[in-house]
Amino acid sequence: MPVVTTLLGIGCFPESHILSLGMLGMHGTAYANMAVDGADLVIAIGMRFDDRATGKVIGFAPQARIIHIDIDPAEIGKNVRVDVPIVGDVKNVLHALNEQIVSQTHVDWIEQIEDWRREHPSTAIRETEGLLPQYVVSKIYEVTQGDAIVVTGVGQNQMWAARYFGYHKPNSLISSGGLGTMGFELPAAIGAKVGCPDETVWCVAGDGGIQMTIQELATAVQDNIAVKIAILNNGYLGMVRQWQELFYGRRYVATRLSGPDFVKIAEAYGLPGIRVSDKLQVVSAIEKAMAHEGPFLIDFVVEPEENVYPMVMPGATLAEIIEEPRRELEVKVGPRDTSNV
Ligand SMILES: Cc1ncc(C[n+]2csc(CCOP(=O)(O)OP(=O)(O)O)c2C)c(N)n1
Repeated sequence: MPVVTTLLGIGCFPESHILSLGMLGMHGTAYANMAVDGADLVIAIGMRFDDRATGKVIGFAPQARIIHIDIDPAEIGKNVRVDVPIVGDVKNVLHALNEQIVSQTHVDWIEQIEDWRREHPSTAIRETEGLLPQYVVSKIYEVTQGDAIVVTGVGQNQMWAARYFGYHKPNSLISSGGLGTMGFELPAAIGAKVGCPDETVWCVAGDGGIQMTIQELATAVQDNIAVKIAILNNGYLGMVRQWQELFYGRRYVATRLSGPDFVKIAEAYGLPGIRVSDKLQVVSAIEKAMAHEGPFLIDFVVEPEENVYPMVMPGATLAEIIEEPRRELEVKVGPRDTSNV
């Protein structure tokens, strides 16, 4: 069975697996949304059917019977009609379910999904002169080989971090999810590094959110907590600007950020900081940050008006996907493990 994850479920199933379709929802992959829209059965495990995941609730998985497994009975039927509710610890429930199930193959369905994946390569990155934020995240993935904990802010940076890093370990993406807590990224990254000192921790931040708790750089320096900070600096409250562009006729109000000089801010707090605006310097900057023993900040000056695509507009169903309008995409599909199809 193909597997899609919500934002907070990322990492529970390795994204290199052939049956992984990545994240669903408003900024999920097109093929994950198409698969949910066309499925005849959805087994929803511990998800809460948040509107960012479901799109228009009455249009969610219209052809599917839904089995909902959750430990909290209050979650059952809260947002979406459920055909088979199962209340329990997922570990026990899945063991019990597996004993009842006869192994089957669904070759046509998997081929259909692979066609969607080829036709709508939602993890592709355009070839550009300028520096794209997606490119930065994909390079953090390449340099770390996915062995890192990524902690995000809220907004475009959060969606790019969710989509362009190949997660393969549980709890390797830490994000405030539906709480939408700008300012979460730096303190939560510090917490992740304290909790998992042997892991590499990358804080992927927007230039807006990082400023809400930037004073925590002092904590990282004072206690030598080696978080690596990548600011995707687009000079805007990017996700709000994206909505102003797409839904409010480009009337940009209160979204432009002149911002401080983040390299000087880093220096003032006593940690090294560098600015990168050239694609060719991205990998060496990431390597430099990782080679440094303590906290390290990189101010990535990215394309200011880059948008997150695909997008399901608020109130639309998962079938109504707006894709990247500019077409010259460099097709890049992550490493796939086909041994367990
Ligand atoms: C404390 C707080 N204020 C406002 C918002 C609404 N909001 C959601 S995304 C966003 C823009 C975030 O901008 P930035 O941190 O620069 O990230 P980007 O979207 O540019 O990656 C805002 C203002 C929020 N989620 N939390």
